[in-house]
Amino acid sequence: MDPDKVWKRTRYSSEIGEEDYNTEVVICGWIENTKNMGKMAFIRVRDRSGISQVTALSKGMDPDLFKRLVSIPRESTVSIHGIVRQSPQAKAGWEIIPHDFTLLNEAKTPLPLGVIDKVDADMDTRLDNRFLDLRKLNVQSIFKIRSTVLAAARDVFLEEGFIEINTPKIVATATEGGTALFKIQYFDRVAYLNQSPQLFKQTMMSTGLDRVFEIGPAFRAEEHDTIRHLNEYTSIDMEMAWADLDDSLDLLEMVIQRAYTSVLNENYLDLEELKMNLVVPERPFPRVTYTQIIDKLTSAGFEVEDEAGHRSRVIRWGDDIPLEGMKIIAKDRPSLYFITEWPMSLKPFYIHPKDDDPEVSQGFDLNFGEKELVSGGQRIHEPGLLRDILIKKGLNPEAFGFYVKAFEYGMPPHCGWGLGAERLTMILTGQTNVRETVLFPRDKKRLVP
Ligand code: AMO
Repeated sequence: MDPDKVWKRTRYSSEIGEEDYNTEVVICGWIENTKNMGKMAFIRVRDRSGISQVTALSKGMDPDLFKRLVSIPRESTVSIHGIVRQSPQAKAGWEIIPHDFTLLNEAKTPLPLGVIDKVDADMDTRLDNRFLDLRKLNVQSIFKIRSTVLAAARDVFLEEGFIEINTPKIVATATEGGTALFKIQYFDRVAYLNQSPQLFKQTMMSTGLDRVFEIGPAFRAEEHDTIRHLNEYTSIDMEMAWADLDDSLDLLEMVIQRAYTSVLNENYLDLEELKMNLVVPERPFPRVTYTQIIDKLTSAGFEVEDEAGHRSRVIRWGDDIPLEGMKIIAKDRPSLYFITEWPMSLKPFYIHPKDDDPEVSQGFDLNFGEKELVSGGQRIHEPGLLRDILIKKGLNPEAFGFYVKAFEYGMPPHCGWGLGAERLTMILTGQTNVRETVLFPRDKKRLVP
C-alpha cells in the first residue's frame, strides 16, 4: 500500500447521487466481478450498502494500471478513485470512471465459497466460510434486520420504564426442566451454563426494581438437531412486578408490533433483498386456549406416540402437543396467536395456577403458525405454593435456595416472558432454518467457527 495515497472512502455506493456527477469520489469495497472487453471493463465493487459499477477505459488510464485493475481476483479489497458519470445504461443511473486505485488485499483463488454464484452452496460449506457467506447482501440483510429487532425490543422496554439487567451465565442449578444443561468445570466444582435468566429475573421482583429486561445468551444442551433449535441462542427476557398475565401479553404485543414497524421503516431495502412482504400484526393478537386446541385435534383423530414411537391413542387433555399436531392447528392459524390456559403439568414450576382451577395454569405461549416464539406467564409469588409445586414436580426446594429465599421476605405478584431473538428474526426475514439468523450457530455438530 502506498502510504502517500489516500485510500479512504468518500462515498458508500448508496450515497452516490446526481450531486456527485462529474466529481471525484473514492469508493472502497470488494471486487465482486470483472467483465473485461479489452478496451473497456465493467467492474462491480460491493460495499455494505450495495454495488458501484466501475467502467474502466483503457484509453483513459495508464495502460499498466488498466491491466492491473482488470486482473484483480474476485473478492479482493480495493479503493478506487474515479469520476462519477451519469449513465442511462447503468442500473443505478451512474457509473464511476476510474483513474487510479489501491489494491488493499488480494484474495486467494479459488474462493472456498462463491459470493455471487447462482447455485447455493450447502449450509455446512456456507457456515465454514461464514465471512464470505456474509458478503452476500441477502445474508447481510438478515443481520441488519436482527439488529433492528433487538433495538426495537430494547426501545419498548426502556420507554415502558424497564431497566436493563445482566445476570450470570455460570450457575449452579437448572432452571428449565426438560432440556439438559452444559456442564463446566468451575475451579474444583461442577457448574453449568445457564438455560435462562428465569431465577434471577424473578429474584429481581423482590427488590423493588419492579420492571427488568435482559437480552443475552441462553444455553440448551438439546440433543436433537432441528431447524428451530440452537444450543446457544439469544433470549429477550422480561419480568414485571405488580402486574398480571394480561399486562405481560400487552407488553409482548407492543414489542412484536414494534419489531415489525421498525423493520418496515428501517429495513425496506433488506426486505426487498429478501423478497419479504411484511404486514404489521393488529392488536390484540388472537387467543386460543390449550383446551380448544386439544378439542380440535381430538375431533381430527390426531394420535400421540407412545414411548416406543408408535401412534397409540387419540390425543387428550394433559398431553403435550407434538409438532405434527401444531402443524394441523397452523393450517387455520398461520400467523401470530397466543395459546393460554395450559395444564399445570405441562408448564414449569414457576408458573401460577389459575385461581379457580389448580390444574390449569396462567402460562402462555405465543406461536407463529406451528412455531413457538415466546413462553411466559403469571408467576407463583407465594412461598408456600412455590415449595408445594417444586415438590410436586419432583424438584428439591433446597436446590433452589437463593431463589426460594427471595419469596419469603415480601415478593409481589409478577409476570414475565422469554422471547427467542432468532425465532422472531426467522419470521421477519422469512427463513425456515434458525441457523440463518445466527452469525456462528452452535448445534450438536458445530463448535467452529
Ligand atoms: P422457553 O424454554 O419456552 O421458556 O424459551 C423461551 C423462548 O426461547 C426460545 N428458545 C430457543 N430458541 C432457539 N433454540 C433453542 N434451543 C431454544 N429454546 C428456547 C423460543 C422459546 O419460545 N424461562 C422461560 C421464559 C419465561 O417464562 O419467562 C423460558 O426460557 O423462542
